Amino acid sequence: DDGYDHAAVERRWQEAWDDASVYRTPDDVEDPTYVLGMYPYPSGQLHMGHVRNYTITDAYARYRRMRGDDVLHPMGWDAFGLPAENAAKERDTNPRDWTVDCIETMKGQMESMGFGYDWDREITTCTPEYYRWNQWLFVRFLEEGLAERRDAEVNWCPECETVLADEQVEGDDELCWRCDTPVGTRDLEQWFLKITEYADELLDDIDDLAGWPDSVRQMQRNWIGRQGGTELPFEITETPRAPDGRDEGTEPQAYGSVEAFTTRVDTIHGATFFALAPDHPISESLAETDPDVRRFVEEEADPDGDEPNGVATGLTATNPATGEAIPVYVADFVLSEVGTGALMAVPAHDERDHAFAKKNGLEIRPVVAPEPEAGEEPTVPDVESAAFTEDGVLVNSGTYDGLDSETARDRLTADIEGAETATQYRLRDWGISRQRYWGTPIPIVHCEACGAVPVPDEALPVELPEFVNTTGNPLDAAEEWKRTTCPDCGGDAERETDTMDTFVDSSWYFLRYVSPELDEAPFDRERANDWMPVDQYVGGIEHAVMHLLYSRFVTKTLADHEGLDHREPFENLLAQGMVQLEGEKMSKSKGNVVSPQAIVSEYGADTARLFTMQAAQPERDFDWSEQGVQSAYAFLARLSELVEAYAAGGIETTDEAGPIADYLESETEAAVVVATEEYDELVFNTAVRGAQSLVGTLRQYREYAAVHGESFERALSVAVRLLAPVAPHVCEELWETLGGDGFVVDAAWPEADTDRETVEKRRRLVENTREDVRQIVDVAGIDDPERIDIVVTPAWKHEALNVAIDSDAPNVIGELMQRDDIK
Ligand code: ANZ
Ligand code: ZN
Repeated sequence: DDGYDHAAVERRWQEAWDDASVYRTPDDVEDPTYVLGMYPYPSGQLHMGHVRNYTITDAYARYRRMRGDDVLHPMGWDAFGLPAENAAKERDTNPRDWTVDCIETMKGQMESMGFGYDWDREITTCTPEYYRWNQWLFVRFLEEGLAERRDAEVNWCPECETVLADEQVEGDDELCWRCDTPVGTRDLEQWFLKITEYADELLDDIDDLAGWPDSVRQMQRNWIGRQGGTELPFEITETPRAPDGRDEGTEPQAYGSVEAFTTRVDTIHGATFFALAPDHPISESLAETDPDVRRFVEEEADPDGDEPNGVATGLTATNPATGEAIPVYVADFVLSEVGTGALMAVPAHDERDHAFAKKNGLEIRPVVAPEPEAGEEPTVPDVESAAFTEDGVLVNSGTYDGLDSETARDRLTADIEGAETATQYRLRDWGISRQRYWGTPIPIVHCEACGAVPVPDEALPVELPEFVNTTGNPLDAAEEWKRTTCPDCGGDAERETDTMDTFVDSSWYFLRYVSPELDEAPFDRERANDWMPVDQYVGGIEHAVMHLLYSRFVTKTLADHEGLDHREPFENLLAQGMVQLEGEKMSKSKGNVVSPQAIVSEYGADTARLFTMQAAQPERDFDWSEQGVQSAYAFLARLSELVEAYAAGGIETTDEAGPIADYLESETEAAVVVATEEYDELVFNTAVRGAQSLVGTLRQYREYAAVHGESFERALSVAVRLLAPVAPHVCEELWETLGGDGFVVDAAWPEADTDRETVEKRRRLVENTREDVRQIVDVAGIDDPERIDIVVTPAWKHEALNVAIDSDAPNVIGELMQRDDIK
C-alpha cells in the first residue's frame, strides 16, 4: 500500500464539485455561518502561510456545512499596493496587467488545493467596481465630519517616494518596511479619518471580544493606549535676561497660562522645570526673536535621538502647588501630538526628565518614597543616579506628605485651581493619503474658489488614468486626467492626486462579499445583517493591530450611519502560527522556502492539507518536515487501500457481532464525539488524530479476524466523513466507493449519542484492561499479541484470565484478582 493516484483523484473531484457548484452560497439563509480567511495580496505565488491559513478556513467551512449550516466562504484579492507599481516599473508593464497575471496564477494554485470557495463572490479591490465604494465611503466620512484635511508631518521614504504609516517604519533605525531605506519626514496636506472619535468605544468593546486571542486584544488595547491623568495650568512669565541686553530691573511680564498633561500629579512638588514641544505655539513664537530657540527648533531638535535635548527660554513657569518659579525649556522629548504638547518635568521620578536634568544641571528633588513596612517611616529614595518611577508614599510635599500616590493624585487634582482629570490616547487619526498611483483615487476636486470639493456620487468612480512610468507619482504627471471642472461652481479645477492607503480597501471588504455585484450601495443591508458578523476570521498575527482596528472602526461608523446592525465585524478570530523550516520563518532571502506547488504535484493537495493541519494546533508555529509530509501521504494511501479492499469484498466479513464489534462501535462513537468537539474549537490536529486512530484500529481488526460487516462499514463511513474537511478529495472518492449518498461535501456529519466524559471514562477502563491483559498474556505465554490491541473488553479479559488460570500463573492472577473491576 505505498501510494494512490492522487493527481487523478484530485482532478476528478475538483471538476465534479465545480460542475455541481457545490460551494455556492445559499440564497435563503437560516443558519448563517460566515467563514473568512484574510484575503491575500496577489504577489503571484501561494506560499505555505497561505496554505495553512486557507486550509484552516476551508476545513472549518466544510465542517460547518456538513453540520447543516448555510455557509459563506468567499475569497478575493487585496490588489492595490506598492509591489505592483514597483514590479510594473521593473518589467516595463503596468500594475494592472501585472496584478491580473498574479491573480490568475494564484487562483489556479488555490483551485489545485481544493479550497471550497464560492468564486461567484470573488472581489478584486483594484477594479473600479470595488474601489468606487471606497470613494463613496470616503464621501460619507466627509459628510459625517469623520474625514478631514490637515497639514501634517509625515514619514517619508526617499527611495519609494511615498508617505509611510508609523507602522510601516520599522525598528530603532526607522527603516522603510519595503526597501529598508532610513525614513525621513515631510510636511504635507493629508486626508485623515477620525478614528480617535471612536477611541473609547474601540477600547471598551475589546472586553466583549471573547472569541479573540488575549494577545491580540492586549495589542489593540496598547495601541489605543488610553491613559487617565490630570491637565493643569502653569502661569508663564517672561523674565528678562541679561545677555539679551534687556533691562534686568523691570517687572516680569505675564505670558499667559499653558496647560500641561501629567499622569503623575502626585509628583508635582518635585517638578523642577517645565518643557514645551519644539512646535508648541510658544516655542514657535519665541523662535522668531530668540536665535538660540530658533536654531534648536529648526536644526537641533531630534525627537528620535537617544538623548533628550533642549534649550532654555528665559521664561519661568509657576508651579501651581508650590508657587515656585521653575525654568521653561523647549525640549525635543516633548511631542506636540501627545497631551497638550507641554509637560511639568519631575527628574526624580521620570527617566527622560532625569536624563535631561543631569545634562542641564537641574535640581532632582525626590517627593515619592517606596511604601514603608507597616509602622515605619518612609525612606526618601536616592535619585541621584536613577529616577524612582513607581508609585509610593509622598514626602517633601507639605501637607500631602504620607499620602499614597493614588490618593494624592485625587486630592491634588481637586485642590489645584484649574486642574482637571483628563484622558489621553496613544491612538492617532488615520492618515490615508498616499502619493502613489496604484490605489483608490481620493474623490476630491480642488477648486480655487470653493476649496476641496467632494466628487458627487453620480460621478463615481473616479477611475485611475493609464499608468505612466515616471519617477514621481504618475497621477501628478497625468495632466489631462487632473484637469476637471468644479462640481460646485463649474469653474476650472484639479483632481486630488493622492490615493488611499490600501488598509481602506480591507477595512470593509468582508461586507462586499455578501452582495458583490450590488450596484446601488457597497453592501446589501439585509444580507449584511443576516451574515454578519464573520463567525470565524483567520489570518496572520501581523494584522493584529491595524487591519483589525480599522475594520472595527469602519464597522462602527457603518452601524452609526448606514444601517448596519452590527458594531463588531469579527466574532471569533484565529491568528495562525507560522510554518517554519528548522525553526526559522520561511523566506526568499533565507532560501528556505518550500513551495506548495511542488508538494501538490508530488503528494497531492490532500497530503499538503493533512500535514499542515496535523502538525500542530493552528495557533502554533511548526516546522515543515518532509517526513511529516510522507507520513500524511502514507496514511491517506492506507485509508484508500482499506476502504477499497472492503468495497471490493477483499475483507472477510461475518454477521456475528461479538466483543470486538462492540469495541469497534464504541471506538467509532468516541471518534465522533472527540472530532466534533475539536472541530468546533478548530483544534484540527486532535480532531484528525482521533479519526486516524480509528482507521488504525480498523486495520488491526481486519488483520485479526473476519470483521463484523455492519460495524466495520459504519466505522469506515464515519472515518471518511471525519477526515473529509481536511482531505476532501480522497474522502470524496472513498465516500463514493462506500456507496455514500451524493457528495461527501454535503453529507451529514455523523452523530454520536454519548458525551466526552463517558468517552474518557471508557477509554481509561480500556487502557487498564489492556494493561492487565498484557500481563496475563505475558505470564501465561499466550502467543497472540495482535489480539490484545483489539480485544480489550472486560469480557475478553475474563476469557484471558481463564487461559491464564489454566496455564498456572498464580502470582499475576492473585494480583489481578485484588482489583475491583475484575471480581
Ligand atoms: C509628570 C510626571 C512625573 C510624568 C513622573 C511621568 C512621571 P507615560 O510616560 O506613557 O506615562 N508627557 C506629557 N505630555 C507629553 C508630551 N507632549 N510629550 C512627551 N511626554 C509627555 O505618559 C504620561 C507622561 O508623559 C506624563 O506624565 C508626562 O510626564 C509625559 F514621575 O508628568 B508625566
Ligand atoms: Zn469651485
